[in-house]
Amino acid sequence: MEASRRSRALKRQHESIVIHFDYDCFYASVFEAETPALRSLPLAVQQKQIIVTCNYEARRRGLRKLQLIREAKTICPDVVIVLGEDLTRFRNASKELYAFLRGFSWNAKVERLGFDEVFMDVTDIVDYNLSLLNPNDLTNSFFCLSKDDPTDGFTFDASKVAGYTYPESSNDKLFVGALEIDALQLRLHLGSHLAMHVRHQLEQQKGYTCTVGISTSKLHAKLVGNLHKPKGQTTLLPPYNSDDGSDNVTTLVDGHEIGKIPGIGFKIAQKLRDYALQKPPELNAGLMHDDTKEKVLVKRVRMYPGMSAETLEKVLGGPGTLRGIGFKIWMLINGVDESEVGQARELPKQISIEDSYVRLDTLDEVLKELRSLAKSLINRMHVDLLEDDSDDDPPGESDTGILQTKRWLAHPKTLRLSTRPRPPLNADGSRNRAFNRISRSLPMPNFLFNLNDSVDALAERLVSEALIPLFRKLHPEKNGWNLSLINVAVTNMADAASDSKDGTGRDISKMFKRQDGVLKQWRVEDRDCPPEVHSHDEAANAVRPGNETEPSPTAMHTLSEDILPQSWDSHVDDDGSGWDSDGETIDEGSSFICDVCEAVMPTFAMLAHSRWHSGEQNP
Ligand code: DCP
Ligand code: MG
Ligand code: MG
Repeated sequence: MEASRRSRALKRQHESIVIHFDYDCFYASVFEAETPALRSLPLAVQQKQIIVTCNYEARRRGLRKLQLIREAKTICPDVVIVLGEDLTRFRNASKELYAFLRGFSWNAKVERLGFDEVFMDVTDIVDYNLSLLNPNDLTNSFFCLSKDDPTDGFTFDASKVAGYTYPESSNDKLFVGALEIDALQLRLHLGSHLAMHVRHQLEQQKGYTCTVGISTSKLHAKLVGNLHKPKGQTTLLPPYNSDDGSDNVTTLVDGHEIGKIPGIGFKIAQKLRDYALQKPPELNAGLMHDDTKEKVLVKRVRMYPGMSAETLEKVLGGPGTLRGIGFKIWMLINGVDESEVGQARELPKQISIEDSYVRLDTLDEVLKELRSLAKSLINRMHVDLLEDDSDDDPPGESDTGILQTKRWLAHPKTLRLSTRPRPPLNADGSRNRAFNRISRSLPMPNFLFNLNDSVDALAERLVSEALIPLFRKLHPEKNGWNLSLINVAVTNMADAASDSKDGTGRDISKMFKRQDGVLKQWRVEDRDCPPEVHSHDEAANAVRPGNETEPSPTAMHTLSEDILPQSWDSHVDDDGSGWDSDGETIDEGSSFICDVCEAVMPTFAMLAHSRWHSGEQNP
């Protein structure tokens, strides 16, 4: 029964063609795009004491992602190190590249995953071009990029895949006519040529290279794309389905460690390992808690005696989990992912800014951080939610430096403050991995939409009139807490068209005209508390002017804000709630502080990081 559901689902999936893009050494590439001279040098991007990424010249010389700075300098003394703690440039580059990629899409099914990955559903473009093919002369085909302009496109050989294939050998096969190629294969050929074109355009026009996967679902495209890094693209060839597990989907998925499957989060992976090994997996020495020595491949779980969706429901289900989780995971380990590529959105559903900290336990420090977060938030609101009132008039600047001719595209209705208190150390010196966020919300203070006041003045008022009261609500005790994270967000976005005073609403055509400039796609995160007004004069009075430019000694600035956690690779997280497709905020409990070197990182980075530490102990 399940096998037939698998094949039905795979057939449905065959109707789509999905491309997955992952920018090569993304943060390093952002610096290289700004300063092209860096391209030929070994370049590493530093956050705190680790290298979060490095370019391929640096990798050629032995540097790796998530390496300690100290070690990197020993291995490659002439490494050029740039600071990457301020994420603004990465966020902006990510949006720019996303808008560029979106420009190729007809159906706007273009979805960001974190800063450096994009999924694109190109089914409509592929099917249109399929209808244009001359089956008798596939080698001399023309790929049409626009339905309105038949000259907009490129010539290509539709009888072949562009780039690498999985499995590799199959690419040698040459086809003489469409009849010998199955329809899915031909559509994949088209997808691969489109991907090649887009990849080259991205490189030529924006200066970024990426690694790409082409298949029929997000899961397949992402997994297969990983095979040829950097600057590579890989197409997953049919057959995708078989009775005996000999198909290419099964082979590809089977070879992955269970925790590496997008959609299988940390907790689920741990439970599956326990189950397949019939004991908790052996842990590596060291202080990290989820680095397993024993890797469990998907195949082992899939082939485990008695394995079925029902079995998995029993193993994984329970209070707090989504019903049907067993079936979802069963489908995933069988290579089925029916999730759609998300539709690009014009406006964000929320704007959220956060920082994580090793230790934040005094009100003075909190005030300083709140001020800096408030300023970033207001700046983001201006960038993302304002548009020029008239396209024709050159925008004028007011005394305060804020553009006077701008107007709000949307008004968030709720302001939310969240913190993540750090649990105390356990008796054995370890620390519980998961710690949760707590939050409180207020109706959005109206003064934040005032464009006549300076950002500094607005931020100061936001802190004293709203954030401090919210903070006191979250942490009524004067001390005794130790925060690992603060997040300030505006949510419940109301379209300005619905509340414009003159009744004319937003100029939709203008929005579309400049849509590339306002492309936004952010994760919806809805864990708001009911709005409640709470004022706390005592705390408000505690606001003192401070030196806002000087970073707090305890701040791990913005390390966590836009980095996806382990669910970066997950489209069903542990509660089965779906792809976590946006880098604007991270999930609760998902960032991790290494007990050895105190580096903050998303949980998915812990394995590599702890491997580094084990290497340090036994060189
Ligand atoms: N990142 C980070 N901290 C981490 C992991 C990643 O700040 N612990 C940032 C830096 C990376 C970006 O996210 O540039 C994308 O992460 P990837 O894992 O895709 O790494 P890169 O794009 O840098 O390299 P690759 O060429 O391997 O994709
Ligand atoms: Mg990536
Ligand atoms: Mg990348």
